Order: sequence, then structure tokens, then C-alpha cells
Amino acid sequence: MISRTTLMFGIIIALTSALTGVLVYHFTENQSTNSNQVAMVTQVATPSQFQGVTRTYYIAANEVKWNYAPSGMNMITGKPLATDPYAALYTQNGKDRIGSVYLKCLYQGYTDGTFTTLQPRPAQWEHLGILGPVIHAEVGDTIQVVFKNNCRIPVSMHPHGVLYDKASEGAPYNDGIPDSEKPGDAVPPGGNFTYIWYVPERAGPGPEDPSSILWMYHSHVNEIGDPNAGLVGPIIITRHGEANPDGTPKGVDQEFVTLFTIFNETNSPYFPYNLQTFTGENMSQANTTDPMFWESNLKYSINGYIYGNLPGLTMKENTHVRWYVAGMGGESDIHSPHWHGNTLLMDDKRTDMVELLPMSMKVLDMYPDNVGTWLFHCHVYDHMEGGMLALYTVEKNNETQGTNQSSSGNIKIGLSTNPENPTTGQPTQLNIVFMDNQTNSIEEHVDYKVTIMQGTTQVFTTSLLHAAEGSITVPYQFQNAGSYNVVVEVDGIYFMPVSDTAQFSINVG
Ligand SMILES: [Cu+2]
Repeated sequence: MISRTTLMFGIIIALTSALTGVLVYHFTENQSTNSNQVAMVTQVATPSQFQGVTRTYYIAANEVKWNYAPSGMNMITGKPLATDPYAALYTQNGKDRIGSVYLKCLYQGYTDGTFTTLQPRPAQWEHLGILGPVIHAEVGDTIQVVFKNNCRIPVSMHPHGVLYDKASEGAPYNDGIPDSEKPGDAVPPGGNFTYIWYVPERAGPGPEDPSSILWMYHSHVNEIGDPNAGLVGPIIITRHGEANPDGTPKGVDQEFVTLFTIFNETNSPYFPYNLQTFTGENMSQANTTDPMFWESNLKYSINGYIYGNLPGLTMKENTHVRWYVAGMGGESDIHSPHWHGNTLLMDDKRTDMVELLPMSMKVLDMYPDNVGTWLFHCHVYDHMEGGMLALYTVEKNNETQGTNQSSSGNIKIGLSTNPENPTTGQPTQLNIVFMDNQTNSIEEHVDYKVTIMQGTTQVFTTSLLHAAEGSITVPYQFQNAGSYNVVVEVDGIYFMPVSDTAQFSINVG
């Protein structure tokens, strides 16, 4: 009998040899114009085979008063920060302390190039906190960032991973190209620039990666000062053919991006301003050579929040949750994010923690099965003391009422609906997840069929379909109120015949 691994290996070899003939790059001339009125003709490699869409993002660097602990509470202990001896050092304002509020320069999204209306941040991205907007793209796309600098310092946008030419690299150094040809390297206060980044195959997931991967962008004019001012954000690239229209990966119910970094406010270009503004009129008590003063300006943060103040890490049980985690900073920035309560898969291996070095970018998949509010924190002792802690919540998925009638016990099938309580006349999404019954990990390459019954009447059925990623979404609009049965029949796993059936009852209001 052919093993699953052998079979998969054969498929990968077949796919690889099929693809190698396809990946031909050619050089085209691209006219990129920036609003500093410098028209440039640049030579960049663009993939000829993937002609995706151009995704335009409007992003400005804005000066923002940022509060690392807006609740005033240590949400992990439930006590006020002021009464917590460790937390008070990092959060309490006084004659000799800045406290928890600092002026920073942050990337913020806008609705258009007039930069008058901030792009509202939807609830599922509230957790981004201090990070700039997520830039989503699919392999084959082009990313265009219309950028404006509203800060008092020169800044840039330097991306990791994606393909750029010298004009769009956003990092000044002695590379033999005159500065006049690289206006994106340092956008002056009040200036603007349009960055063009390409997304060829080599900017997307590798063969062993999940369907989407993380890159970061950050300002690179003052390479240490700018990120400490807060200029950092995420890029998510989805494999060609595996993206939703908005660039997010198909079959992933929710994405979370978390950056673990110790913001060193004494290295921020705004430090003199913050010292003067927040420590009182004459700063007479602030001893900048005192090690404790220096320590008080280190913010052991996750997305710019400390001591459990990070909001919005909320998800439903038995859904496909993708975590992107990154590190940034100096030699103290060795972080080990640890999730209590649930486990994750990374590189097909099971874990509940991940190792981060400065600018590590990692992707983990979680299928939360454990309802509750759980700790999510860096496992380095002194980072915990400094407040590198958050909470995440797994909510009960009321619609997961599955009675798995699997005959062979090969596969576990989960169902949830969106909205949670379907009503007639409103489109409903049935989210179905296939899991391996033994390992509780995602089951890939499932052949399945979905049927919806009302009583003995079949009201909907699909043909035999294939789920490569182990989770699928079936849209359906219920016509009548009442009780329905959703029947999921599995016909094959990894191209081998398997027979399993699961039934779920749904009440439609
Ligand atoms: Cu840490």
C-alpha cells in the first residue's frame, strides 16, 4: 500500500516539474510616478505569468499620543497599575517619569489620496494596536502604497520580502545610486511618495508554507529611531489561487498579527519632546542617567500594549485561526510567545510557543477547541515582569452542534455558521472544518459533499468537491424558518477512499 507521505511526495514532484516550465520572468519597463514630481523609469523583474490586480493602499505617518496601557489596569491581575510595584515603574507619570503616554509617529490608513478620512479599523483588526494597516496581496499582484509623511521627522516605508527597485526600497545607504533617483528612501516632513512593490512567486509562500505568510514593513531612515517611534506594520501574502478577493487566505476564518518588541522610548526621536512634555515644567526631577529612569522607558509590548491592555484577540471555537507573530528590536528582543489553553501547528509540528528573534516573521495555525479567556504572553521572565502579556478569548460556537457519525473514525468534522444565528432572507455562510481524528490537526485534501435537509426534503446539495486546505465555506440562504440538517459526507482523504458522514442541526429564525 502506498503511504500518504509517498503519495504526497509524488504529487509535489509532479507539481514542481509542471511549474518549473511556467516560472519564466521577463523584464519590463515600469513607469512609476511619485508626487514629488519626479517621473522615473525603472527596470524591475515582473512575473509574466501572473497578471494579478494592483492593490492601492493610502498610508500616512501621523504623530499620535500613544497610551501603552489605556485601561489604567493590569488586566492580568485585575488590579490598578498604580498599585502594582512592577507595573507602576513603566506606567505611572510623575515629575521624574514619563508614564504610559508618549508622542509617537505611526502608520495609519486612509480611504483615499486626499488623506482626509482615516480608514476605519474593523473589529477583527482592532488588535493591531500600534501597527500600521495590514497590506494584503496575492502572488501575482502589485502593491501600490500612496504615502504621506505628516511627522516632523523624515521617514520611509521599507518592505520585507516583496520585490522592489531602488526607488521603492525605502532605505538610504551607499548603493551607488544618486539620492535624486531614490526619493522613497527618506520622505521629508510634509512630503509624499508612491511605493510600488511587486509580488512574484518568490514573495509568496514557499512549498512548505501555509497558504499565506507574513512580511513586515518599517521606516528605515533612522533605522533604530524610526521603529522605536512606532513606524512598523504587516504585509500578508497569499499563495496564487488561494486568496479571497481582498487578498486574505481562503478557508481561514480569522487572522491575528502580533508584534513582540520592547519599544525603547529613549531611542525614539521624540524622546526629548516626551521628556519635556510629560515630566512637568522644569524636568528638574528627571535623572536621565538613573538606570531606573532608563528602565521606565522600556515598553515590553505586544502591538504597543502592556499588562493585558491589548484588545480584540477574540475568536470562535472550532474555527481556523491563523496567527502571524513577529519580533523586532535589540539584543534583549528574544521573545517566546506562549499561548495558554490551546495548541497550534507550525511547519506541520505541534506547539504552544514560538521563538522570535528581531524581525522574525512566523505563521501558526490554531483550531481553538478550548473555550475561555487565556493568557498569551512572552515566556521570558523579565519580559513578563515588564508587562509583555495579553489575553485572548475563545468564545463558545453555539452553532457547532455536530453529531459526528463518522463510521471509520478517520475524520472529525466541525461546522459553524456566519451569522451565528441564521435567519431567513439573509445570506448564511456554513464554515466546515476537517480535522484528523487522531492528531487533532487539519486534514488536507478532503473530497466531500454537503447536503441541507429540512425534514425529509433535500433543499440544497453540492457536487463532490475537494478541500485542499482542510476548511471550506459554503454560502446558502435559508428560505423558511425552522430546523435544518446539514449533512457532510466525506468520500476521500488524500486521494484515498474514505467514507464518513457528519450531521449537524441548525435552527433558522
Ligand atoms: Cu519577550
